[in-house]
Amino acid sequence: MTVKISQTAETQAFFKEAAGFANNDGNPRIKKIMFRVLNDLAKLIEDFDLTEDEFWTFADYVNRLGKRGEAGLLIAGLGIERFLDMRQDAIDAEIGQTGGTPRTIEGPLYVAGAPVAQGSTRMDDGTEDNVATVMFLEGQVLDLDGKPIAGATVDLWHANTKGNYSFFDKSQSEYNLRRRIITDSEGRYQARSIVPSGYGCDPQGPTQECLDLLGRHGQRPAHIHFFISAPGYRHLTTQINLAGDKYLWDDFAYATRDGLVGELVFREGGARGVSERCAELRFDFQLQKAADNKDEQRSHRPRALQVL
Ligand code: MBD
Ligand code: FE
Repeated sequence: MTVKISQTAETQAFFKEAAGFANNDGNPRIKKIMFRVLNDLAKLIEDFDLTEDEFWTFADYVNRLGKRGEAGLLIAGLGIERFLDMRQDAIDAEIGQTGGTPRTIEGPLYVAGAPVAQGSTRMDDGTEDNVATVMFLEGQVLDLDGKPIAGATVDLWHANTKGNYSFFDKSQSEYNLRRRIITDSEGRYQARSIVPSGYGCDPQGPTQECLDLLGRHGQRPAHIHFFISAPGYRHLTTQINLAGDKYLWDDFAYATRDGLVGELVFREGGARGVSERCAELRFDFQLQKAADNKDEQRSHRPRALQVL
């Protein structure tokens, strides 16, 4: 079918009305964006000759995606969250705000308000003592000259041995594997935790349903998420992705980057008071200087348990 009506004067006037151009209320920026969305959607319907059934399948999909709380997951899986980083990297390069540890995506599973510890802490609640490998994670937060930043906040979170995150997985205790660690006078943070497993999308969920149609898996390599912040420095959202994982460079969310690969060093005979086989991971972070106050803060993306 080659009938195209979306760009006629009549249809354009209709979309302008629908986008609120005929009134003086609402938000002018949203009106302009919505007009564009209506136009792009109409062109898509025409160009692909979408059937009614296809269109309403999509509407139902959006409902199911929201009901399962998977919007953030789909955005990561379609590479859109990665694209936002690519764009910010390009902007940074343009203005010469470069150097330090690369950023990578936050993902949809952060929970605000994790317990705060000074210098060092244990992150796991011990429920996986029989199945998990103990992981000693440590490093320093440094400036671009390699000078330690004392009093930086290392806000970190990771999955358990099943690849699940506390809060979203109600079988785990509150804030299991989530902590905020304040660096000591040498900029050092230390955590005793467990080696995480990679995350996999719910095979029954709407995100995996979409990925199936694209012929793609929904797996991430084992990884640890970080927000690093300190007064006067630029907020950093990043991750360590673990070397040796089958999905290290085949991440459905495209978060692995050069400079963000961590190498577990296994201690076969135990270490640091642990008698069984355990792992050590050392990772330092380098922060850029903040250009202004806003630069010191993370995005205002709505997150779980966001309280004042
Ligand atoms: C994760 O743990 C994650 O980090 C991302 C980006 C998407 C889904 C699950
Ligand atoms: Fe994750």
